[in-house]
Amino acid sequence: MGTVTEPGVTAPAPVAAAVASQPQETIDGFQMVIEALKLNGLDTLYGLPGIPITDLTRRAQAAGLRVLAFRHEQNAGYAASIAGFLTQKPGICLTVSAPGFLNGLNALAHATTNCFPMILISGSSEREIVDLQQGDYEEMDQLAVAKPVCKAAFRVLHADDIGVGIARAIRAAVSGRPGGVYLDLPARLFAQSIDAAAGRSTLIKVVDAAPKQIPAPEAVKRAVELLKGAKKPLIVLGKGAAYAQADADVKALIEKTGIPYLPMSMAKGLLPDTHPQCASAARSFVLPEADVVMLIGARLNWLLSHGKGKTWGGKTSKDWGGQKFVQIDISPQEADSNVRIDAPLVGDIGSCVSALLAAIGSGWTKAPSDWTGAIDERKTKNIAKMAETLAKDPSPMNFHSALNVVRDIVKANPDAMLVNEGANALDFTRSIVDMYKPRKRVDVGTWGIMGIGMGYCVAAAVETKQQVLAVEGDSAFGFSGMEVETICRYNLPVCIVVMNNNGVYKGTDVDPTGRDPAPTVFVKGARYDRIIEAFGGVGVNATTPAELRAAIEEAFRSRKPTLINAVIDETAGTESGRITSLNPSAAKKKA
Ligand code: ADP
Ligand code: TZD
Ligand code: MG
Repeated sequence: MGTVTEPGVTAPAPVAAAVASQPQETIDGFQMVIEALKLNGLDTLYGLPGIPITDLTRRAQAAGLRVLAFRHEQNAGYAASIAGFLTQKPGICLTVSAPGFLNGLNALAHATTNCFPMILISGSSEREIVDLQQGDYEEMDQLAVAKPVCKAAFRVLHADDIGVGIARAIRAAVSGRPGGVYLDLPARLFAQSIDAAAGRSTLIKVVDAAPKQIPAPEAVKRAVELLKGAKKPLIVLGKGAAYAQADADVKALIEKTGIPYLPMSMAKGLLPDTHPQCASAARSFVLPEADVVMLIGARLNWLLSHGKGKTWGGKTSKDWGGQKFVQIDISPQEADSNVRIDAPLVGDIGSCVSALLAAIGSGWTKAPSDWTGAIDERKTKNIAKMAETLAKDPSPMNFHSALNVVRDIVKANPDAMLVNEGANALDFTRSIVDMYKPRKRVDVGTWGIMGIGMGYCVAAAVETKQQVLAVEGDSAFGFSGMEVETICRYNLPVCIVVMNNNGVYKGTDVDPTGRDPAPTVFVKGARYDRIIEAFGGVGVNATTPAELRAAIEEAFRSRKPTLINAVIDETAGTESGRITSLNPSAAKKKA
């Protein structure tokens, strides 16, 4: 769009009071935004340039901020969202107006849904023209469009309000239940010049952006009483617990009480999955059997079957299983969303868990041994069964034999970040690959969204500086595949394994009319490894576990951007992975 005049450039700037004889030092909107971000430690931008924010990206880079430029805003947005999860600071995504904004909006909604702090900053067109709908370049009332899918939305019209705008966006993103915030910065704002000293004096360094929320003593007492009376207690750790970074206290609470625990997907590794109290391998036993369940940063949404139904021992799909719940959550509105919560504990997880530890003291009677013993028995059986399956070496490879390799590699490299999406490629990885450290596993989250892959890889590498390993379904990979160029451009230590089973769930569907490929299948025998070679990365085609192992090990050793096309038996997957029951045709069959 080189021939178009940047709207802001020609716009009249408000003239600050001129100082008599001396030339006045001024600061423009671009610089104010950069300084406001820097002042608050927001030093990384994930975005995609264009009018009106091109110069913002250039000048931010010149000012020392890290600017990661993507090939599609959605991926930049996902990167920002997971940066928020990993750092407890809002991840920043920067886009152009209307279409760029909309591309980023999916990620903003994703951040809000997952309780990740993120700020989507989008340039926007001339207010006067937008509001009269006169057809400006990339015209859209972005603030109105963003509002329903984010936690808060703000627009700044004057350069001397930039400090307040960014401070409000930060507070909204990280305080209470974290979420996505939209910040609308019209083109004209960037070109505004104001007196430098006066302008800088309006910038705000946010103090205590996410204040502690201490639980009420009576709520702590209620929770402790309920746990005390439990015969079959269970703790469920959710990604809120991972986000909270209260790792030592969470571990102490679990070990002191002796209560078995189940980690949700992104809480895996908060305590090592190999911990003796981890009940993952006996999930279908502990959920219906437990009598008191303490949720720590986990919602009773679809991922936990809404806390009722057969999963929880209820007679029908709607029946309550009889469990009593303690729910630790920062949102006072979360309790009772699906079933009755007998002891809501509202506060931040760090404060709640330390209050529980104090209340429990040293004389706590550990969880009854007939309960923990019964769990151990199931676990031992299931782990042995799994070991048998993993030891098989079928040809072609299946999910198990390929993931057995990933399992070993993660065990040997517990600091590596694991990114995971797909259906079977997701569900099998979650159950087969043990995690050993907190916040090392990032995946499709609350929506089960496809497309987070490469954006997450970029942010995971940039924010943690660790080696990243992505296990991607071939369909899942396609949503963000072009970002392998981004990964190569920034030379990030990312190793992508595409679990190539020729399609969505399986590669075996056919069009009954014989005209077209079935909607769930892709080009047979595709060579995804060749994509990364176009950008100077390392591509490997792996048809055996040995080849896969050698390729991942070499990627970890060299830290070069690598894409491994892992050829998986196209008949190996199941429809929808583990959530077959949510498919309407499955529901119809049942009825
Ligand atoms: P999962 O999908 O792992 O079960 P969810 O995303 O459903 O986890 O739940 C996360 C919960 O954690 C949300 O209800 C959110 O309000 C809560 N949460 C997030 N951060 C904190 C925190 N610092 N303290 C307390 N609760 C938190
Ligand atoms: N679009 C988006 C944004 N999110 C989704 N979850 C889907 C579509 C539907 N969907 C799934 O839920 S999993 C999946 C799709 C398209 C892809 C599964 O295929 P895959 O994995 O190749 O990634 P497997 O290993 O073949 O099962
Ligand atoms: Mg597939």
